[in-house]
Amino acid sequence: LVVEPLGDAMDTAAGQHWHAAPIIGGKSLKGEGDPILNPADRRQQVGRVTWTTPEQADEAITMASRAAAEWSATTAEERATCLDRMADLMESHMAELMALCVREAGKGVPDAVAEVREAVDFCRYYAQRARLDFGTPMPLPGPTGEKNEIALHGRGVFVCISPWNFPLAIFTGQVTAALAAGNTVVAKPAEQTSLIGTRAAELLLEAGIPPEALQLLPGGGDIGGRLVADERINGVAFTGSVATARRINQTLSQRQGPIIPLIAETGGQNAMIADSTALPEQLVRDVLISSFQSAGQRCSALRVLYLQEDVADHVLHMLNGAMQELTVGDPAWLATDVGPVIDPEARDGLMRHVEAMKRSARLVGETPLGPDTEHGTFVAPVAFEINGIDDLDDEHFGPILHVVRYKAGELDRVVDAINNTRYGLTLGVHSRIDAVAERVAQRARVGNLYVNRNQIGAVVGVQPFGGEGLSGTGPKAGGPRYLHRFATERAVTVDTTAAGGNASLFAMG
Ligand code: UN1
Repeated sequence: LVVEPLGDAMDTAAGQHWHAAPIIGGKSLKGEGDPILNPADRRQQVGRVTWTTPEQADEAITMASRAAAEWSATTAEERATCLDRMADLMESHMAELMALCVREAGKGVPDAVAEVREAVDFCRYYAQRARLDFGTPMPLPGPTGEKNEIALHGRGVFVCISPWNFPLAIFTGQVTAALAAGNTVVAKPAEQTSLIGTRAAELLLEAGIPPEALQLLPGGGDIGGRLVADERINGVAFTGSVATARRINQTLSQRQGPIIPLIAETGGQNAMIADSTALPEQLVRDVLISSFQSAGQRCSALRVLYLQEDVADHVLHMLNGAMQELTVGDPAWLATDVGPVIDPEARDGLMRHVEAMKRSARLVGETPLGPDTEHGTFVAPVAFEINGIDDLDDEHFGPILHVVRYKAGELDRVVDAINNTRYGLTLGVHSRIDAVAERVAQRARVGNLYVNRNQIGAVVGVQPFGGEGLSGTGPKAGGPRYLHRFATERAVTVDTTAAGGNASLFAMG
């Protein structure tokens, strides 16, 4: 039985003629635009996109700078109310947003549900954090006759550059964090998912964000580079590749203007360590989810599985069997486990790695491609055995798993090898011995450690997400201190003796 649960939503949505375009001062600047293709079948057009011109990018920054003072003077409660309304709006547009995630980003149905939920959670969580931390200044102790307090304020204009792999959740997370902290925002969604970014921006405006406070600019690296180089911006939030984060850093360092923060969340070379006490059935299930869900296109995804050698053959045999059962195909079907990768460039890069691995490494298992995949950008899940994590040149952002055998007694060496990649995002441990997980937690330099479970799908407010080293700057998204990095702290000291002290002296006299 195959079910296309989004059939109606797809039809309705198609009738809406999705069109991504710059939104400047609340005005949508639609031109004829270019077609956007469905990654599962590139003969299908999902919508169109009108790209931002350099002049429009300048105009957007002008507008956001002019609005900065007024928006930062709003109360945290007013801003939080807009975020709560955005959460409600996304819930009431759930089917359309899911359809967009499936059609434009190639997300499977369960991933599309999770995507909208995560975006909703970001709004509600940051609304709550804004009320708690930005509502009233925090009083500080001081000598008698002096009043001291510290308060958080917006920095000005924030540029938010978001990725295609969480096109709604991370876009919404960055933008609402910046807005909640009192900044105006110029947002550039990934060019592959301009429709979703545009739809999210439209909903934010509908939720009550003033049109001057949020500018939406569909575009590529040229527009992103232009925004980051502009002297008038006061901060950058970026999620994407290490290479782009470095370029942004370089551009920021060359500006003559103020020194401003870069909040970067980048990639990972994420490992899992499974010792001989791991429960094989659970381990195999968690490896499948961590490596192949979302076609491996999560920065949290598992790339290198370290298996203790005495159980390796057994586990790999089971893993291969399970991989044969995965269904690769159209993500709109509920029966599909693995959808396409985002675009031909991504597929070609991954296939080059797969070909190189087939020449140099042992094949552990490969999922057969399903029928009707020839017109999409599909990569079949595949696993190879390699000698160590340092065999890999870089992060391969797709459904490719690498397996390494290790011997009992080598745990510290394994953790050191993982640390040596200088990435530090997620790490999984499967062991029934508490001391093993504790030892790894002590030694590993990672942002998110998962014990005896899969290592993806961090939940907002529950598993604050983000790494260290090459994986990003922190603070953790969906964590209690995320908004602080979007803000400045102002300490205010008032000498109360002149008025208060004198008055009381006179009263006594
Ligand atoms: C990313 O892939 O950019 O834990 C972030 C997860 C997600 C975050 C992934 N919540 O898989």
